[in-house]
Amino acid sequence: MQLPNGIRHLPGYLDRPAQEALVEAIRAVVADAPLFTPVMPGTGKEMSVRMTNCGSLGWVTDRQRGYRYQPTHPATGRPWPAMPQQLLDFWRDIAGYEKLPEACLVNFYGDDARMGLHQDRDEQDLNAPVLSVSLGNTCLFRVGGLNRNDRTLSFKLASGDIVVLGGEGRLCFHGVDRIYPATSTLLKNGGRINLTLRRVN
Ligand SMILES: O=C(O)CCC(=O)C(=O)O
Ligand SMILES: [Mn+2]
Repeated sequence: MQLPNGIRHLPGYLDRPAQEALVEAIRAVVADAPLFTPVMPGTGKEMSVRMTNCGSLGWVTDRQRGYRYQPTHPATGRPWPAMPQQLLDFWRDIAGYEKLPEACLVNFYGDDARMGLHQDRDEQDLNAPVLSVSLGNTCLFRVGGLNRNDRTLSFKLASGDIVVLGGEGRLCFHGVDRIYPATSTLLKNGGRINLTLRRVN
């Protein structure tokens, strides 16, 4: 399978102990910054994932103000919790980009959740790659080109895998078509967690 230029799939980058440690760190993040249900700008339609963030900035969306980054949680008004050190370490080892990520979006997918084809383009700094970590149940990930109608290809992301969208692939369309239930024992109640690290400014 030939991925578009700039897109890398690193299968099994995190071993099981590293995955377990990361889940613990994310549980602490969620305890401080509860998951919320994002809605589409304009329509107010709820997305099927639930999300929260850690780092100095978090990605949020609502009906009135749309997609954006902000330093505080939309419900609690508190600053986002700090980014766990493991994530900064992965960034240093993989991203090849001096500046550290400001935002880590935490997406929680129940076994019925999905994410439609989209580009990550709410960041000022498009030279930095986007780095995404998968934990829990396997998903079917789809990646296309720079135009929505470009041909796409699909592959599975398992717990511990990392995907990098960088260089020419930074703005490629991508999405999650489905979650495969009961494909991992990492999360006691099933589902999948995705952590997306981004440099914003
Ligand atoms: O869940 C994933 O693997 C992708 C998440 C994503 O593309 C995003 O949050 O922008
Ligand atoms: Mn994305």
